[in-house]
Amino acid sequence: MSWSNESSYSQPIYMQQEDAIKEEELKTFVSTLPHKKTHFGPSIYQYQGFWYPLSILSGVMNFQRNFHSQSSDIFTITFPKSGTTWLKSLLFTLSNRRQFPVNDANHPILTANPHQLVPTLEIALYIKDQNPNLDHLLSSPRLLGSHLPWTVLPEPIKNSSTNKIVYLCRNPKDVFVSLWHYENQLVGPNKMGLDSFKKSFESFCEGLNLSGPFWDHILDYWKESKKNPGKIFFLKYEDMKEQPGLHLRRLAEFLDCPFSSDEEESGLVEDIVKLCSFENLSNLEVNKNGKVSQTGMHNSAFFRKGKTGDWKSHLSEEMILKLDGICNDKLGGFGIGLGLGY
Ligand code: PAP
Repeated sequence: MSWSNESSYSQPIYMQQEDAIKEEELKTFVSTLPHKKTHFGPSIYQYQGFWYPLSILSGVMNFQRNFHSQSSDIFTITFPKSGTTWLKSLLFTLSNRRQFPVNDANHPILTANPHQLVPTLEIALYIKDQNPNLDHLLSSPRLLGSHLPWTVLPEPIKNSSTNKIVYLCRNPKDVFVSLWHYENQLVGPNKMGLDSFKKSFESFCEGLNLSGPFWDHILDYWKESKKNPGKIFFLKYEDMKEQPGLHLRRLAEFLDCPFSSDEEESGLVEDIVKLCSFENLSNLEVNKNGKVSQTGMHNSAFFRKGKTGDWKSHLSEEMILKLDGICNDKLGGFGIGLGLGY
């Protein structure tokens, strides 16, 4: 893995369109898929019920076809903008705490963005390479990330009785607001157009986002976590914000690395929470000025406010009613409880 802050891409992966797919077989296949133009430029394609920018689709298919899991693999899975960066930092620090002591001045989290330490497989590795070498990962057991929906996930992961998945979700109104700000970063300051917020909102409500629709993504993992709680840990950003220590301890139990009484007494739980806090991560040099080498995104784009409820200062009454209505229709009755009023 390259640790440099230099990107090998002239523009972020999401924005690349031309020649995004090189293989002829894939090109022909992709041309048969339903697709739509996004309001900010690149088209997105519907594959197995979910939407992807063309530039990422080959990564999705390569990952799906070629990935071999190891029995101890741990996956962080999220719908984009649900707190992925935070989850990756927490799990990396938690599961590697013997190899990398938390208070070490050379802890990897201090000099590498969490997306470098825990790559999002279909985006960071499988786009460039049909069979990427994963030996370079610092984390042991392997810690790997994905935004893929359950149905699209490679079969070896779904079928494994030992792989573990931590799924983090977030209130969809905050997800949307975070996504819109991220789109602005992708396209460039002030280039989105005056009505972009409204257009972006309409797309979100139609499910037209990377790995969308949002509601199907969440619901499938919710159901799977109920069927197999030893394999899938379903976590909410809002709960994590409210009681980070409690949920970190639950995560440690789930990953079979519970905190010992010595660790508890030394304040390790609080130290991990602090190391991975928004305030700490967003102020690190690597996250202020670096780039994710595999995707070309500025690390700073993954740190905006890190709060719950920012939607209140962005969404109109009409938008709130619309999005809550959709989520209520799709998710109500399942007991997920994302602060949607049910
Ligand atoms: P990704 O799915 O594209 O990797 P992701 O990390 O989920 O992105 O989204 C970034 C969001 O997580 C931002 O939310 P905001 O726009 O509402 O502010 C970002 O601020 C938030 N975030 C990043 N790091 C942390 C953290 N350590 N604690 C809490 N929130 C965080």
